[in-house]
Amino acid sequence: MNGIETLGPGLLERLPAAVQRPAYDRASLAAGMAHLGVGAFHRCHQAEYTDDLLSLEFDRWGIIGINIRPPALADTLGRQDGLYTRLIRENDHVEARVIGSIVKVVDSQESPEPALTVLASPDIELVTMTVTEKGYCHIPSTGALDLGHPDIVHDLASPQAPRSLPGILARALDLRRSTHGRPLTLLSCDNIPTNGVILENVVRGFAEQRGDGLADWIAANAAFPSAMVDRIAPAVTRQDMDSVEKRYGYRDGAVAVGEPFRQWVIEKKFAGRMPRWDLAGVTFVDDVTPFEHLKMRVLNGAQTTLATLGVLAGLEHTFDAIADPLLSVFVRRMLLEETLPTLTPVPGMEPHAYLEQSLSRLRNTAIRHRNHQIATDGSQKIVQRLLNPIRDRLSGSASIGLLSVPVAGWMAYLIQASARFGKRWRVSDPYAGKVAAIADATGRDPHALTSAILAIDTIFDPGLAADGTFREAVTSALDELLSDDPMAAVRRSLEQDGVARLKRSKQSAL
Ligand code: CS2
Repeated sequence: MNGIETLGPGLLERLPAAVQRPAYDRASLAAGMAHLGVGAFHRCHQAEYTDDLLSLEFDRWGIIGINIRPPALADTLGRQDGLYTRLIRENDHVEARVIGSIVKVVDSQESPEPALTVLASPDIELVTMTVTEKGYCHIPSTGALDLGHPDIVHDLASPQAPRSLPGILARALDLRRSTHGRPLTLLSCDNIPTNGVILENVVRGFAEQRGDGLADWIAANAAFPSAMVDRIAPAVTRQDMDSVEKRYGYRDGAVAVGEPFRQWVIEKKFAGRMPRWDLAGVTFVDDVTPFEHLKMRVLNGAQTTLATLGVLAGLEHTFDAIADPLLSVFVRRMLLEETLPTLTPVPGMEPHAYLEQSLSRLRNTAIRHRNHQIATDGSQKIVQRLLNPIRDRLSGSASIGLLSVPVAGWMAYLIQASARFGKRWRVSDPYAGKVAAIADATGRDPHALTSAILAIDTIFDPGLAADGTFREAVTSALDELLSDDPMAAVRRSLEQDGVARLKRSKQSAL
């Protein structure tokens, strides 16, 4: 030991002046909500909003943080009594604050019991979650519960020992029904479209399979609002933790790093009391859909595009990809010309300004978001980020030449991780095995590759997969992305699209 103290309640009064601390009496904070999936995003977003709220209006809204998947929380946050340093970084600027809203952490990776005890408690009125897109066990193209998912098959056979999110939530609701009967709001904070609807689909869908009246009880006693969440908060690195020690003189094993921008829009649909997060800048609305489309198609669409094309171009982070002159022109034109026209008006937000703001957020060099991190689980992301806007464009016979390139980018990213293509990098995606098997069987023929991948109907709905314009655009982009000059696909799509626009403007001038 080098005598450096670890963050904990005893250090709160002695923090350096540059580090903000909770402005409320943390010792008297009671838990009223639980959160599943205590990762970097939760610590930078919901826990910070809650910390803001508690300093404005103190109420029993402490958070119990639960992980049902690795990493374990006990040795980091647990050891620090839930306290951690949240760093906001923008280029050379750093702002540090210790967040106090997480009052307890629970590890439930080995068995569901610790999680169920919290979730079934009458003191818990709200359960929020960030479990990543694939945690919902839904079919991306339809939003329905995937009854063939191995964890769902397991949980339906042993509903009292669940391991999936739908199985755990259904079991917790069942325990609530049979003990105190108090209602519960379940709030998804993941980037899946209509996340409240999907959460309700998978939880009620699971309960319906059991057929013992639980689904009806859930319909009457639980609410599943949708929400749009936003703050870029990449996986935390050892350097981030070391930087706290170096700058502020204490050790923190649970540091979280985010950008200055944050946003949270929540559908007004609750089963009981809700935290007054509106006091801390949250917007409660009747319909989240326009906000969600704007965020997922523009900000997340740009991230996925820069991530997959960035890896193919040999670039490491988002800020490296957007500093590339070709990718920077491409992503702006794709969003401006093809994505923005698919959006419905968003109250209080101007799409062009939002687009420029999003691109400037991605240029923040202090947010070291790795392209491989964003490309992870791409199969769960492309529907809402790329395929839905493509479908909207096609229904109006509008061009999709640019949006098709990152779709082919996702394919090329997985294809090149296959043995047949030399395992160029390691990938993590539930569909990686399937795409690798296709690549191994098909080889380099772009038509055969595209046809086989578009036939995966849990990602590509059959109507879209059959569309000739889409197939052609994806096939030619994929052909080039797999070549020695992958960026030829990007250059050509910009040129072709330019020619098409020129033709259209000449026609309209006649
Ligand atoms: C990212 C998101 O990893 C990813 O898929 O695109 O986590 C993104 O940073 C957040 O949605 C920003 O709010």
